[in-house]
Amino acid sequence: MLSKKIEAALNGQVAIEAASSQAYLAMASWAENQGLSGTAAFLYRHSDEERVHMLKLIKFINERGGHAVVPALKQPSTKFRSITDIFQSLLEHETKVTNEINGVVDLCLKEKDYTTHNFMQWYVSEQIEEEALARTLIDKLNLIGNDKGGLYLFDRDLEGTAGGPGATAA
Ligand code: OFO
Repeated sequence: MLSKKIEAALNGQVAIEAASSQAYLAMASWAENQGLSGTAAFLYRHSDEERVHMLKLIKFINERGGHAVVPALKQPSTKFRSITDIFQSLLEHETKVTNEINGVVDLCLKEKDYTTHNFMQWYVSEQIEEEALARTLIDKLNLIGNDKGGLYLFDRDLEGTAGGPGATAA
């Protein structure tokens, strides 16, 4: 059985994963409008993965005797200056998500809820992957600079990026 504190923290995380899904959906739509079809495909996939992260939490909360609450969604940013701006925002967002996840893990230890602590380890690993991927993509974009041919290849590579972060989500 979840304590009220842990239940509230997990519900907070449900809202964060939902917001991530929504943010990446907005980025995907922007990229699609710019003709960056590979980047759009990658971001649509990423948005779906965040929804899976949210569902995984919802199921866990309910299985452990809590009540998973489906949150309201705020409008995410819909305008971006460039593709680099997108991936910088994504990294910034993921860094915040990592801090939130660490907060939940910390609370699990304080509350001696080792089951939830164990469950949250999947999210801890996922954040390492997501942050690393965002950093790699930003490094590549910095190398490319204003080279349109480079950008074309970058976009094409993203189209083919199988899975991406969270591909192993249950
Ligand atoms: Fe759910 O991993 Fe990103 O936010």
